[in-house]
Amino acid sequence: MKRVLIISDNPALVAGFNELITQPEYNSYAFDYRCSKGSEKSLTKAVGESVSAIRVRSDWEWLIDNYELIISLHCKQLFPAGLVQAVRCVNVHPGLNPFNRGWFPQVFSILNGLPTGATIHEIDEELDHGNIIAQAEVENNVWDTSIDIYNRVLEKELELLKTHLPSILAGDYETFEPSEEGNLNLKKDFDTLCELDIEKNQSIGDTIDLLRALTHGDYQNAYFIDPKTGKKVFVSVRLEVKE
Ligand code: 0FX
Repeated sequence: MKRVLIISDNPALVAGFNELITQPEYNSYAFDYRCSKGSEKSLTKAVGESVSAIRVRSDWEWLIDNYELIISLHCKQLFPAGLVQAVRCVNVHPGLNPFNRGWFPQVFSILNGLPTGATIHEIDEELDHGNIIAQAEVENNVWDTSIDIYNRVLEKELELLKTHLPSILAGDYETFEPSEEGNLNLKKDFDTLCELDIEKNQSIGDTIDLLRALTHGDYQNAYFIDPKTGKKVFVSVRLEVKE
């Protein structure tokens, strides 16, 4: 039986994946789950069995000895070059590579107008950069907040997995190179966006875009500091479309 390692820090995606592999076509594979430190509880709940943490940077030689295929379902760790050169590593990414690679792609798509979606690609030494196995764009409307687009992306990732997982497991798929290098956003870019400059002059349209990019359910993202009291005030936006 072929053993496949799934490394993830995203309970929603893992729950969907775990459901998918109950199909009989996956009976000849054994799937092991691991996560990053701090995600053990939520991943254990999502999978329904104990999921322990692994430090990819220090345990990569053990991974090479034990697996021929590793699938990252939003794993927060960078895979070292030695690992990706020795073992086939596939990443499921919540963005439309090469546009807005890296952190929270839909947030940046709202702001820079680049398309967003889901991509399954082989992992190389750079972030969200390897050859593409499958990808699909999702809708991005002017009334969407981050969570609206993100939920579509999650759904699309599972759809792509449903179609392409058999060939990913068998290793008999074709890939294509991303059309360009694209652009990369890091966590610090997101953190910078969250700090609102209340003195800044900008159009109402740009302000709405900034706030809807930073509105994601209950997350407290955008904030300003009240100059009078020094208090931190969190801001989100609600948009409703008249049907
Ligand atoms: O797992 P994930 O959806 O994805 C992130 C990166 O975007 C992705 O490029 C990377 N490959 C993966 C390992 O990590 O991230 P999340 O579950 O932490 O967040 C999901 C969404 O929630 C995010 O797109 C925006 C929103 N969010 C999340 C946090 C933690 C916020 O709006 N504020 C937050 O503080």
